[in-house]
Amino acid sequence: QAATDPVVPPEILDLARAARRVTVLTGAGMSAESGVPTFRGAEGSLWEEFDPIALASPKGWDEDPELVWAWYAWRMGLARGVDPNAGHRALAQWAAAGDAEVVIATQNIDDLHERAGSDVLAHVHGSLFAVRCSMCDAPYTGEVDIPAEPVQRLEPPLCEECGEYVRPGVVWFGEMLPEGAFDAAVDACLETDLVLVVGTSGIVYPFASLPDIARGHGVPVVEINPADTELSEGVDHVWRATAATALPALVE
Ligand code: BJW
Repeated sequence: QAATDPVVPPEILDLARAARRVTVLTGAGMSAESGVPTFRGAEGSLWEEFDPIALASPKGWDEDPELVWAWYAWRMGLARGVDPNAGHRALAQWAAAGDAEVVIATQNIDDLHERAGSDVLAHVHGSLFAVRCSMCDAPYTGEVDIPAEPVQRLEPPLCEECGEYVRPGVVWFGEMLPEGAFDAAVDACLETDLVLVVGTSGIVYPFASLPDIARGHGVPVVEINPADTELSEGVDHVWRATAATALPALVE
């Protein structure tokens, strides 16, 4: 399964050409070729000694908000400093061409789909840039200082309403998804001709249940991922390719 294939499998090309509506479910692998590390198996960062999943949790925040904030500040700087890749651009181009309606539901907290020109139906795990109070939930409108060099601790800004620390507007384990986001993604998986699942390990729920929900409704599901995932066995077609090679080839 190691080799990735930039040639569109004919059955996938047929599905894509015939679809009037396409729902694209994206995960961290979508942004990998932009230079944003994926969650599982990211190497070589300042944070290697930390478990990203432990940092992205209410417990991590309660134990050490300065550590967690420094990690998110680093990721905000990283996300701002990279560009959408050919895969993000291909999805925007597909929608702009007008032959099909392209609906995107993403787990990613970056804004690379939007910066490529796509409308995103749902950011089911929130947004890196929607900073809000950790106590009273008020949106934070002040400046967020991003250090030029990554640091391992950084004091979060204080809420303008109540004076407590602010936190990134993302969804940690055990937290509820943003209101309506998951329902919108479910609807998009039911009222569609094709679901493409791009760059997700399929480990995190409830997002990982979306491909099954689509298939249960008779919608064909295609996985685009260079590696085997938890979802691979349950989809109709698997295409072992990266987002930035597969999507342009599919949309061309
Ligand atoms: C490429 C590529 C290239 C590489 N091209 N591909 C049902 C069953 C069991 C457990 C649960 C359940 N329902 C809920 C749960 C609990 C929990 C959960 O899912 N646990 C599991 C781990 C078992 N879920 C939750 O807690 C969720 N909340 C919830 O359900 O609320 C209701 C509730 C409340 C209380 C109790 C119970 C229920 C919330 C989940 C929040 C996830 N948050 C994170 C952090 C977000 C903020 C941040 O970014 O810092 O979201 S965790 C992290 O994982 C992040 C990601 O969005 C998410 C998914 O990761 P993703 O995108 O799949 O990335 P990777 O790294 O895992 O995979 C990358 C893939 O890309 C790989 O496959 C590569 O091969 C591929 N790839 N290069 C294409 N170039």
